[in-house]
This record gives sequence, C-alpha cells and structure tokens, in this order.
Amino acid sequence: MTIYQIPFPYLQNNSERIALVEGEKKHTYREVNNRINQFATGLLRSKTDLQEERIAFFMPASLDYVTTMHGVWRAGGIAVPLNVASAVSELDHYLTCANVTRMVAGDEYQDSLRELCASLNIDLVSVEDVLSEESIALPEISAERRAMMLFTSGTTNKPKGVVSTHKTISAQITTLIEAWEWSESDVIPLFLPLHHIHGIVNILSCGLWAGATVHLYGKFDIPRISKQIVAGTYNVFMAVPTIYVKLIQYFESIDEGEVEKICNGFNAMRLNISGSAACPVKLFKQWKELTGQVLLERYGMTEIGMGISNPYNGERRAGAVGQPLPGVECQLFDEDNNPITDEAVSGEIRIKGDNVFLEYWDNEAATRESFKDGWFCTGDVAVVEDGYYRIMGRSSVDIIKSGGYKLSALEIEGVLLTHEMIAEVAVIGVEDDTWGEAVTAVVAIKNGKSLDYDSLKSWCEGKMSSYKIPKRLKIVDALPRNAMGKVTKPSLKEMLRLVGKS
Ligand code: MCA
Ligand code: AMP
Repeated sequence: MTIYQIPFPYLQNNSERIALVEGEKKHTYREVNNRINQFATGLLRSKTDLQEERIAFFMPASLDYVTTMHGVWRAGGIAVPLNVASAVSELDHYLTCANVTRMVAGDEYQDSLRELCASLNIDLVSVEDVLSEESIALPEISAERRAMMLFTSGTTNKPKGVVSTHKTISAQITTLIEAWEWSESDVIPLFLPLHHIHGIVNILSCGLWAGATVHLYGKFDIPRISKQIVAGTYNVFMAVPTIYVKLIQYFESIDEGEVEKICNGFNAMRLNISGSAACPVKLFKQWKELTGQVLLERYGMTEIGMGISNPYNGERRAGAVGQPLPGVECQLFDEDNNPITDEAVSGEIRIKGDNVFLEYWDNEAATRESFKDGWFCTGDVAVVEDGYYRIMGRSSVDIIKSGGYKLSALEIEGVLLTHEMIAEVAVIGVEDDTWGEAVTAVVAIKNGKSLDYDSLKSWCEGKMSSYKIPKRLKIVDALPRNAMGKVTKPSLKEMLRLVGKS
C-alpha cells in the first residue's frame, strides 16, 4: 500500500463512491486515486522523493486540481496552489518567494503564464503532460514533512508563504470532521477559490476525507448552484458572509415562488456554515427568517485552519464564534502577555495545537515574531461571554477583510503610490453591507493634477487582483497624521464609515 501522511481513507481504499462531480462528469474515489498515483509517478520522473520541491499550480476547482494537490503530497513535494484571479504581476512574488521549480496550469492559463515562467526558469506543464501510464511505489513521508504553502497578506507589504506539514493539514481536517459530523452521505458544493483554507481544507479536504461528494464549480454561479439546491442535491453549505448577502440580493431579483423553492432547499440541509469574516447579526437573523437555518459561525486563519466554532449540536449564537475546536488550545492574552482569565475582558487570541502551521517560508524573523511562548499570536481581539468567544476586531488597521479575502492595505498603497498623480495615500477598509469591509483609497493628489475614480480603477487593472482594487476613492488635501507623523487610519475609517451611513 502507498504510504503518505494525509490518510484519505476513501481514496486509499479505492472506494466506488462518487468523490467529485464536475458538471455532467462524475469521478469515483478509485478513479481519482489512480489518477493521483499516475500523476505522482510522473512528477517523480527518475527520483524517489521530491524532497519538498515547490510545485505551484494554477487552475480552478477540478479533477485536475485534486490530482495535482494530492499528487504533489504523495510524491513528497510542497503544494503551492495559486489564485487564478491573481494579476500576473503578483505571481512573480509568489513564485520567486517559494522558489517554485514547476508550475502545473490549466490549458486556458498556459499562454498568459508562459513568459513569466520562462523568465523565472520554471517548467510550465499541464496535468496531461505529467500523468504517467503506470504507477510506481511512492515515497514514505513523515508527518512532520512540509506539504503545502499558502500565501497570506499581513501587516507587511508582500504576502508571506504559510507552510503547513502533513500533520498540520490532517489535524485541521480531523477536528472539523468530528465537530461538524461530516459523513459519507454528505454532498457539498465547492465554489470558493482554492488557494485558501476555507475551500481547500474545510470543504474539499474534509469532504474527500469523509467519503462525501464534492460538486466543483469554477466560480460562485448563483443560478446553477440554486438549481441544485432546489433539487435537494446538497445537505451541507459553507460560504463567506458576502455569499449569503449575495444570495439574499439574488432573491430580491427573482420571483417569489422561485425564492421559496431555493429557501426550502436550504431549509432541508443539515448544516449552513459562515466564516472567514464576521457574520453580522442582521445577516444571521435574515438567513434564519428566510431559510429556517441557524448559521453556524466559526473562526479560522490560514496559519491555524479553524480554531473556534459554534456547536453543531447546541446553541449557535449570533455575533459569536463559539468555543475552541477539539484539539485546539485557545487563550486570550492582554497587552503585557498575561493570560486573561476573566470573562468579558478582551484580549488577543492565541492558539496552540497540531493545527498550527510550521513557519513562514524563508522568513525566520516573521515566524519568530508571530509566536510567544509557543502560542501563535493571531492579531485578532476577542472576548469570552458566557462561554462563547466573540471577535471584537483586529489589532492592525492595515489588514482588510473584503468578501472573505484578507488584503494588506500596505500592499495596495505600494502600488497606488506608483501612480503619477498620487502624492500620498492611505488605504483602509470601510464597513460595507456586501463586502464586510470595502477597500477605500484616501488620496492626496500632486499639485495641479486631478484624479477620478474610474480612471484610478482602470489604471489598477492588471497591476493587482481585481478584488483588491479600491471600491471607493476619497480625495483629501493632506492625510491626517498624529504627532509622530503616522497617518491616523482609525479616525479616517470612522469618518468614512459615518459618511457612508449618511
Ligand atoms: C469579487 N470582487 C470583489 C471580491 N470578489 N471585490 C472585493 N472583495 C472581494 N472579495 C469584485 C471583482 O473584482 C469584480 O469587480 C466584481 O466583484 C465581480 O467579481 P466576481 O468574481 O464575479 O464576484 P463574485 O463571484 O460575486 O465573488 C464574490 C465572492 C468572492 C464569491 C464572495 O470574493 C469569494 O469567493 N470570496 C471568498 C474568498 C475566500 O474563500 N476566502 C477565504 C479565505 P469589477 O466588477 O469591478 O471588476 S479566509 C480563510 O481561508 C480562513 C482560514 C477562514 O477563516 O476561512
Ligand atoms: P486568512 O488569513 O485569510 O485566513 O484570514 C483570517 C482572518 O479572517 C482572521 O485572522 C480573522 O481576522 C478573520 N476571520 C475569520 N473568521 C472570522 C469570523 N468568523 N469572524 C471574524 N473574523 C474572522
């Protein structure tokens, strides 16, 4: 038997159950397993172990994606799934930072990646190019070996590579299987991007580990997904708050009878989950009124997978994220690094457990700074009320959560500052009903120049992923600064929030 550390039992046992559904195509676990082995064999070529070679891939949710991810794991490489919505200019950083040597891309992306890969000496291939006719014995890989690198924005200019081991990923999956009672009878749609934990671990990996069926969508295609919901295909649904908002907006655009059918489809499910950003209490209540579903909100982070969750059985509280998951240690700390033991006193969430990542790739200093006494410091502030954690905010104003994506204000500012009209800029996230926070650029323009929103937006295209492009532009004479010369972002944020409400 093949030995590798992330033990997906239904794949290893060649189950004849359906693992993946891609449009009209259905793939059994046996079929997927064989394809993964052929791919891993092809990756190895004459080697016996990839020895943590970084293999990037650029493709939407598909059989090819699963083949590549698991193939890299089984051959002993580090999987580096990239965001297919990235601007090519952003990919350079990911590929260079991770020292990627091979890139597996879907046919539709090959042309746009060719020049970049050639300039970085990266072998650009497709899954078909790699697949071998036969399967050889694959390497035995210890649990501590590095398995995956995901890029996350932080308080530094450029995204950092978060490295997880086979053990980390297994722990992140198994805690959710236990807590949310995954089983082989589950059927779930997957429409979230596959370069983040939410799509990769919570949906795809939990589904495949549990022997469930995962329906793959290239994007959040509301009409197609709704049709399946009406047909009663799914019993579990996981999404970011923006998706629930967008579904409600969609309901407002279609006739009442259709809305009722879709809501009945949701009502019949065993579980609806919201996460990746705060679920407003108003949204929690609206969803319950429409569908009868009490959303299960949970809290996670790229570096830890999921940490805290409302209970599957028991009260799911609006505006709260619940209790630490099985195997996850969670403690609030005050600013002097003292653990907080009193309820109702807020502090930073710190996490310990097998679910916690190994390191930021090639960045010892950042790794060291993010741990204190063995605890991973999340930068999120919470309070415990009556046994339930409630997220109060983040310690950094330079992190923005828009539609579930974590964005670095500094990274966006860095690009905007190269605009010839812009003298100074502060990027902030302003409270927004659809996106949670809307990226907003507060700009002081150079003397004698002018700038309007539309021209700024088109200038940004191609320079950053489209979801990072500011949704709003506010022109000011000069940025407000404190006595130290630092831009006072919290007061700017508050000012623009109030303007937005008026
Ligand atoms: C799309 N647009 C956005 C966003 N997404 N703008 C701001 N923020 C966004 N998140 C913009 C596009 O640039 C485009 O702008 C317009 O909206 C339509 O784009 P489209 O792709 O059609 O939009 P959509 O399909 O409706 O996408 C919205 C979405 C997507 C489905 C909510 O953003 C999404 O999949 N978000 C989830 C991300 C995620 O999985 N995060 C988890 C990471 P224009 O029209 O101007 O060109 S967090 C995580 O993993 C941790 C561990 C956790 O806790 O879960
Ligand atoms: P990411 O690094 O993209 O995985 O984003 C992780 C961040 O998302 C966390 O540090 C939190 O700030 C935020 N987050 C995730 N889930 C929630 C939630 N349920 N409520 C509030 N914030 C959340």
